[in-house]
Amino acid sequence: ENTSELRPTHPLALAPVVAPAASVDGFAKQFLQNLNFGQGVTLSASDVNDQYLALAYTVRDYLMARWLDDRATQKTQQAKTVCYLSAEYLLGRQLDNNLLAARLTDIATEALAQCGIDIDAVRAVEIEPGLGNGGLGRLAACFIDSLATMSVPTIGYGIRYEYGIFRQAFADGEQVEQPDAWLRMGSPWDFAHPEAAQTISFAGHTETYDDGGVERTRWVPEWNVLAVPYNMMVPGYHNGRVNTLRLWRAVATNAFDLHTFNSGDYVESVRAQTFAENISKVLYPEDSTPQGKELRLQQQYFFVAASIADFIDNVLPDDFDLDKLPERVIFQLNDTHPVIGVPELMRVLVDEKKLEWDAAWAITQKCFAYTCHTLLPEALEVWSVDLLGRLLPRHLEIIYRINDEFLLEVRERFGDDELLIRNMSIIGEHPYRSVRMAYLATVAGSKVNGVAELHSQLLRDNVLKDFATMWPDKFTNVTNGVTPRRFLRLANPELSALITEALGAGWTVDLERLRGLEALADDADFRERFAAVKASNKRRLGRVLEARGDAAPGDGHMLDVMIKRLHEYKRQTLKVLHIVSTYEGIVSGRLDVDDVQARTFLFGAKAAPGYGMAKRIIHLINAVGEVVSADPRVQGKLQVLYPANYNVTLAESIIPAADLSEQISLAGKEASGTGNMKLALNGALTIGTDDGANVEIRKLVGDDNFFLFGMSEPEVEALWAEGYRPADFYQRDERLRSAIDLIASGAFSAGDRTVFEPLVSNLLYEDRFMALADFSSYLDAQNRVDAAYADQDAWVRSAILNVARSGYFSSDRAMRDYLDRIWHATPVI
Ligand code: F55
Repeated sequence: ENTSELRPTHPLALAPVVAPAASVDGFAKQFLQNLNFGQGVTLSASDVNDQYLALAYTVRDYLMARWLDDRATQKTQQAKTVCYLSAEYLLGRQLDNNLLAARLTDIATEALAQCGIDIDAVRAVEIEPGLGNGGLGRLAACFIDSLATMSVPTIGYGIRYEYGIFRQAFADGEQVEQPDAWLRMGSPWDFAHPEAAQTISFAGHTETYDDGGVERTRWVPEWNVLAVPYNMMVPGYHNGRVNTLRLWRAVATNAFDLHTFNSGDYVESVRAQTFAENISKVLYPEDSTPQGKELRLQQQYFFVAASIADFIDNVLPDDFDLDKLPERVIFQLNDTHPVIGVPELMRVLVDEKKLEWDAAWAITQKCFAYTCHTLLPEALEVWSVDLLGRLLPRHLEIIYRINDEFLLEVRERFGDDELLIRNMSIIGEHPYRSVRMAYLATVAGSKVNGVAELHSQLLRDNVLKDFATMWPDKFTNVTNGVTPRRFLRLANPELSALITEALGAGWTVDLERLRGLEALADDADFRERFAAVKASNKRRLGRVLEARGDAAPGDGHMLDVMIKRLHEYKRQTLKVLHIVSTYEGIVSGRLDVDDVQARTFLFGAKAAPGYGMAKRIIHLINAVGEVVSADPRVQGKLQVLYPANYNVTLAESIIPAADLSEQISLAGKEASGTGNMKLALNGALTIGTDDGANVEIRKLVGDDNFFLFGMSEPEVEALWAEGYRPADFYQRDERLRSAIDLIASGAFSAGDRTVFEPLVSNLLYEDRFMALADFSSYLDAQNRVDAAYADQDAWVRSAILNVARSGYFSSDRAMRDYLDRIWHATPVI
């Protein structure tokens, strides 16, 4: 950042940076320039990937002028900045989003057409950056979109994984994972800033030293890596604002392994550099069950340490008084993955900036806030003291001191209650000494929030109960939201056009305006047009699936979708039991085929590669799909689709086409869900349990427009406490018995009873997520769905009301809640 030392004389160098002309000619000129001089090809010799890259660089050129401008404003205005710390950003494709934000869609389409290029073909080659697992990563992407749209100074910090979430393929119905080499065809949306690299240290030991009469501690690390930032532009929608997503890549330092260099083994030491570069190599594909792996802790510390240093070095002015840090920044912790940032900021303030411990702690506590995304005990991240102490010895000392002082506070408040002390300690003792990252985040954060009302309540009542007693005001709820730009405006252009025609264009940034559609639900003409859009979206999905080599949804079928990570708590098995039961019912004659609504069941889900049971469920879904699709007795009635490699791009085709949204987790297990919001917003009706944000969706759309089933969370607790015996439920409901028996009989495994035996016995004798207990209620609700769908007029009316009443689930609203109640930051216009 030594631009001030430049003494330019050329007039162009003194002028502000201007974007290319926002006209078809201006765009075409810039596009051809990028094609010729960037890609090094003539138009006639270019292939579609060249065209994609040139188009992307052209859009980037337009955004860049605004981005440079906003960086300059940020430097001078010194407003409070939201630093969102997240190990994952599940961005989805960039081209369309950025064209839309910059109002360039029509111009680009026309400019390319004049070059003889169909922009849709170019769109199709973009590989989405899948730098996240699921809901948590996608939430981060929605949040930074909203913050840019609301003109809030924000930096999203994360990791530039070389390999994102694996590509899923099926072999004989079973999941196989393939590497996601998303950077291979070029990466036009980010740009490296090697000059802003940070050196990140690991391992070694600590020592005390005399600093002019003051005893201080310093960390003497053993090895370093370079963190090189890559910027991505995050454009606001139609507001000319461009924020920054700064993702770090690990690069070996030259000084790496000097020892081997000096020993003369040059080739070996160059080879050893790849060790450092492994840190940003691959996204861990485990969602909700963190792997206590050393590389993962390295990733976490790597990106958080680089981000904190970057903010202090490059965003704050040189002479900044660090006591005022909380006025300038809030570090929002997206789950526990960045929580090692707490002792890191303490280390920077105490060891490097030489602040007193108490002053540093007061600052740190104001600079962090923590969002929890789970309730599953196995999902709460812990690090063994042994590992943490080896990799980050100084941080372990700092954590110990934080804990000592915290436990003194507990004793002052509650007396010497040793059980309470043990329960609240940041250090757990069993089964091994470990650091409980959620507790550290709770102690350090100014606020702790859950992601839906029920979830936040359960955090207060169970998972973090003692902390909530100690600090009731620390705990709050912010219900998740989704960006209406990507998930309505872009994904569903026809519905968007219909809404704009009815309500004007303002809804894209003020989603509560969708309320205006309520009145139109009773307008037969509007209902007809709404239904025509849904039908058109189904055909479009059919074309997308066929182009991938998959089958299209059946003609005239209800499209029943379950799209989310594969996990037992989400209960894809319950969905399968419904399908098998319906199939068995028709085939056995128990059900009159004419009473059954024709349906296409569509699944989209990846399983963590090491999660055996989840993989078996995938196998079962595919096996059932194959049998059902091949059986002439249910032809045209039941169809099961499971397109491989569900991702953001595919979601954007599925969601607008869906009729029924399956949100069937065991009550108390799904923190929020966000797919549930996207589907309701696009006019799907929900069949769901009283879990996560389903509770709030139902409250808003109304009971008549939502199919509720299953136990409530307190009922789940009660049944669990009295001793849950799934086999009792199997005995009690004949429909359930027949479905399970059919699976156990080998009907979906070519007569081989062993294939799904582990799955069946798990259901009958364990069923941790109580699928059998909720089965009867689920089937009854599905029968209500069938009956409701038979009255298409009433169904469409309900669908419209779902859209009209989903405005609350905009991530813009979620951002306002965070800004008002947690961040205390404001937009900077
Ligand atoms: C990823 C890595 C680890 Cl180590 C742990 C969890 C995850 C992860 O992806 N979690 C996740 O997606 N959680 C989900 O967060 C959503 C956004 O808040 C919620 O809607 C959803 O209920 C929750 O499961």
